[in-house]
Amino acid sequence: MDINLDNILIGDTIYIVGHKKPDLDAVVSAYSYQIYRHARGDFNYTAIRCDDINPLTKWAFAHFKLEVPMLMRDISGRKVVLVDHTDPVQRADGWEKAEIIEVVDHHNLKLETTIPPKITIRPYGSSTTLIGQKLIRSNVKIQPNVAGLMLSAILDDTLALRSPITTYVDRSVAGELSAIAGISDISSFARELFDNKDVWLKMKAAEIINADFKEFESGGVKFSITQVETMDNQKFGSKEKEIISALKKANSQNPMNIRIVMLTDLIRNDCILLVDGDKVNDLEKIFNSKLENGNRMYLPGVLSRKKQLLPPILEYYLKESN
Ligand SMILES: [Mn+2]
Repeated sequence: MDINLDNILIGDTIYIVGHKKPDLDAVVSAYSYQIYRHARGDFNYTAIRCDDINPLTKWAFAHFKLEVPMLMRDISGRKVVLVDHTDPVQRADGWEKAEIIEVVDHHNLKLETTIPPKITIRPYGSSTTLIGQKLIRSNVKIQPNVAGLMLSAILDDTLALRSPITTYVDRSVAGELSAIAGISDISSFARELFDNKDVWLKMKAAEIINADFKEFESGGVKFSITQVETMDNQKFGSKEKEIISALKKANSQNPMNIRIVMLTDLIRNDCILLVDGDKVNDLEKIFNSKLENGNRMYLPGVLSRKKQLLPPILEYYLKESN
């Protein structure tokens, strides 16, 4: 009989994976959770990513001279820890045949399992905050460049600690990480970070609508929200029309009741919604605001997809279906 000594000594490899279409937090929370596990002697934990990374993620890992976790698109047959998500629509390909043994997240739980997983969810602004807190509490030594990378993920998810999802813990973990990283001026670092996000105007509309795309369902209504974070959403101008045609095209190929592109403005604290679908008129009731040309809505004070845009839509259709 063949005995695999590796498996006896360290156990099966467990893959730590963030969601599809990963943002910085999805990749960095996997990366930093591996550090946490290794610090505890669990060397069989390996951070991966299941999809291509965005420009900001590429920039942040390069800036801090760290290596992006390896790409594994299909997780079937693997034991996995889900970080920064649980929703099936966001999971890596092959999740139906994977074993979810643990969850580390800051979103609503959407999980059906046959075995009881270990679940750690905190209502913080980012998953990286949660892992940063674990590292700090366990007195794990965090390298300055890793601290800088983690700070970047927290700043990105919390829109530089300004989003309403930001908690006291986000501020305190971000403060500790910035001290370790030697980044004394968080706001000027955040500006540098967000400059690397403002790549939208150079992108094609079809790429924009797919970049930070998330799909949802409530009361039988299918909708999607793509978030586009900008330093100035008024700059889009003629690009808005291109985005709307891209949404129409996407809807003709894969019909959805509402497709939303949310152009958030990190400076002005507002957003422009560009929409398409057979139920877009409901948005007028949901947000008590008018659609211009049937496809554009301006919402002052709305920055967060998770906390401000998504809940009213989910609630509206849940009530409708009851
Ligand atoms: Mn996150």
